[in-house]
Amino acid sequence: MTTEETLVLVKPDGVARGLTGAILARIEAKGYALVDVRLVEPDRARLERHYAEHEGKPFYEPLVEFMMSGPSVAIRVAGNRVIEGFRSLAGTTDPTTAAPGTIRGDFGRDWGLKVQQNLVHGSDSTESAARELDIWF
Ligand code: DAT
Ligand code: MG
Repeated sequence: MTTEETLVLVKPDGVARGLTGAILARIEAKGYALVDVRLVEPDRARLERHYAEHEGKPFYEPLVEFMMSGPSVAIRVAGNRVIEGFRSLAGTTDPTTAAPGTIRGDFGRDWGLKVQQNLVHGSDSTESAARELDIWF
């Protein structure tokens, strides 16, 4: 069996709204393993590394500011095909239209702000997962 790992973040909106437990429960209910969990208050440098692919986009600065607005919970999650599996659990980026049943679809919506506050991050490829796990752990 090929086991892979991904980085999940419960973003500041998820932590502030008390949804960390509900999000962890969904990951566990799906059958993935929690390998490591930590509360992190990231500085700008860490976030600039994490979101380097988005530098220069209109939502980049609001995104970095939002991610500095409070702690996130970083989770190292393991399982067969967990990278695509967690992306599927999370739902699409825009929480207004993310499918019901997903984390973003069930708990998120558009708050009329400059950035999508969509509760979670999940790595999108094996390369991203390796890079991002190194940034947060
Ligand atoms: P995802 O988090 O689904 O992988 P992404 O990597 O394209 O999405 O973008 C990173 C984050 O930036 C995303 O979770 C929320 C924010 N974001 C993305 N596109 C946006 C947009 N068009 N307007 C506002 N915020 C956006
Ligand atoms: Mg992404």
